[in-house]
Amino acid sequence: MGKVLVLALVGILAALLGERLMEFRCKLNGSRELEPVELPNCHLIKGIERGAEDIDILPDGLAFISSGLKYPGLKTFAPDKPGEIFLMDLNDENPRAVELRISRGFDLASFNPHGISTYIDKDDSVYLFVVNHPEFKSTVEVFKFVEDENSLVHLKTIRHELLSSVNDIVALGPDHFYATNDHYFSDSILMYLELFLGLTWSNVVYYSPTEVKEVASGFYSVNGINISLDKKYVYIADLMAHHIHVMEKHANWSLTQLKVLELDTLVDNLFVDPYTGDIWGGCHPNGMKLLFYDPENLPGSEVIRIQNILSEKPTVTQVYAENGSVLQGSSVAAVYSGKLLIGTVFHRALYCEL
Ligand SMILES: [Ca+2]
Ligand SMILES: [Ca+2]
Repeated sequence: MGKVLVLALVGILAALLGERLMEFRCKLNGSRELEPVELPNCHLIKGIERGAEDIDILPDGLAFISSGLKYPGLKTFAPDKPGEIFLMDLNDENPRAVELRISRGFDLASFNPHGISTYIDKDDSVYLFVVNHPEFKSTVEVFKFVEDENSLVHLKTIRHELLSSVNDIVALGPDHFYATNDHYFSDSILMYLELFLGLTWSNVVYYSPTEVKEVASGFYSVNGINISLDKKYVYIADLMAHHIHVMEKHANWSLTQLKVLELDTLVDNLFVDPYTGDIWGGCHPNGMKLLFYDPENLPGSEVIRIQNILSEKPTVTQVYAENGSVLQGSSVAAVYSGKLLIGTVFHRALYCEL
């Protein structure tokens, strides 16, 4: 009798594990093969060799690029080099990526930049918010951009227990923002267990110096976040669910869901075109290839544009799709005046003329 019970238990466990594995593979879009969509006028950006995880572009065409992310479980081509922020002026005929100098006093050696967001204040000061992972912890660094000196002056480091596993942020003012926690756990083993078990413990947090609170929850793994041009709606990508959530923002900064857009790709960062309001997503067509990096079976890149997201039938256009021979693991796509920048988690970045 005892043996039958043991056998039954082993059978149940094996079945549960099998079901979890199938579900995990499905969430990672592990069976998807990519049909290429080419863009004719693109070239790799010189000097960016180890990621451009996030990009934000000011309405005047200055692009900020975060580079050198080290993230548990993901590939890196330079594990010992600290991260950098690059600047590109997209008004130039042949824009170059220039590394921004960072003011003294900031710990550059442990700089591990992830999601970024810019904010222009009433006096035209430009602030750059950067998610940082020194020693794989999460902080948000606030910098002031000094254009004449190509430099960033570090203003403050924000740490908070609710900002535990931050992926991206959207600045709402010089010292307040929304942030996505891509996992509940920050420990890398627990983090992957959380993903594998399909727990919906990922959330969005509002931060200000006087109030910090969870404003949305129940996600598999929220990643990119951005805000509509009229500042009424917040867009959130749930990478593992293949969803973009449109949230309504309220006076007390809480968020309620208006609609969900279902896609066939793992959406990473979101960029909102400051002129049209269109949403651009850098996507991972097949998350298995990203997570289990194999030089013989490279992770591809995909860019989508979403128009009229609030309408009954938003238009989703696949602008670019590539199997990884040019660009591996696209995480962001951002536009300015007919130019498109595509960044990646750990690989290179592409400049295209549309
Ligand atoms: Ca961002
Ligand atoms: Ca991201």
